Amino acid sequence: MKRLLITGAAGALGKVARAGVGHLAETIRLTDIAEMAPATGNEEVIQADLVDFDATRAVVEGCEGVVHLGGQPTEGPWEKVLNGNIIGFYNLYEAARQAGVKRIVFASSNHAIGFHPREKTLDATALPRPDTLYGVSKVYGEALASLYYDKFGIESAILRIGSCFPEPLDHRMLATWLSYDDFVRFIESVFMSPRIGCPIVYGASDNREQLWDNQLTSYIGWHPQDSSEPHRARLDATKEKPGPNDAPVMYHGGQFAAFPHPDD
Ligand code: NAI
Ligand code: 15L
Repeated sequence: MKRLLITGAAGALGKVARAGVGHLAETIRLTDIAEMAPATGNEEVIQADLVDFDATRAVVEGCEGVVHLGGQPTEGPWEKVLNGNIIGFYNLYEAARQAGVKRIVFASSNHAIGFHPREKTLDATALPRPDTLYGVSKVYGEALASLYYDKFGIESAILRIGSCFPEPLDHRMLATWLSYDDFVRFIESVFMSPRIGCPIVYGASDNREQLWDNQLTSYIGWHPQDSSEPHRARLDATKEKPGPNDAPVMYHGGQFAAFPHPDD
């Protein structure tokens, strides 16, 4: 690729992507509404708000691929979800269409299917069942990505990320944890694959407990290599285990299923 854009580059996963995928394109363009570290090597840095279509259109110009991580990353006030994940998301995809972008990695979330019960293993055919307004915004994003593939031919790899942190933080994350290295491996697989279409992939590492089945999208060639298992003893020693009827173990989305309306 000549130029790859990373949105949300000032954020946690944006920094991980910035550090990990520099080799995928001649130029890596980084954007965020927040300030980012200055460009080094083959990087370009452009500060912009995704809610501003003209600014987003300028940021996307000249890019062949996008890793889209910018937006509201959790449940929050409707206005924030609306701006970051509905308006900002539309602007990014529409700017991508106008600029001729070919492929996008979209950081969707397990909260798009968060109200499914844990004892049901989900694959890419699972119906949406969001657990929050944030989850609803990810379902919308997945639908828009699908439309822009079917109608305009822009491929999107929709990654329903579980919990992407340096290490699992609680017992639920023993199943949902995605290591930073496996996240970077996913981006690499997507941009090295000859054809991806518009797949839904679940973003979890090679953990002993698995809530999700990626068999239907194995053609992408992504093989997570890390496991949460070495963290189990530490979590057992430091964290109270949730009971069988607690949200963290009842639902795919864990405690998000029990969150109140964010504007109450
Ligand atoms: P983060 O909050 O660290 O990064 C998000 C970035 O988006 C921030 O730097 C923020 O300034 C930027 N942003 C927000 N609104 C913007 C706007 N209007 N214009 C431009 N930039 C804007 O969150 P994190 O954890 O890095 O998440 C990245 C993406 O991955 C998010 O879309 C999140 O929903 C998704 N995700 C992350 C998971 C995780 O475990 N970290 C799990 C599931 C999904
Ligand atoms: C998400 O979608 C959030 O971005 C992240 O902060 C975690 O809460 C994650 O889901 C999770 O389910 O653990």
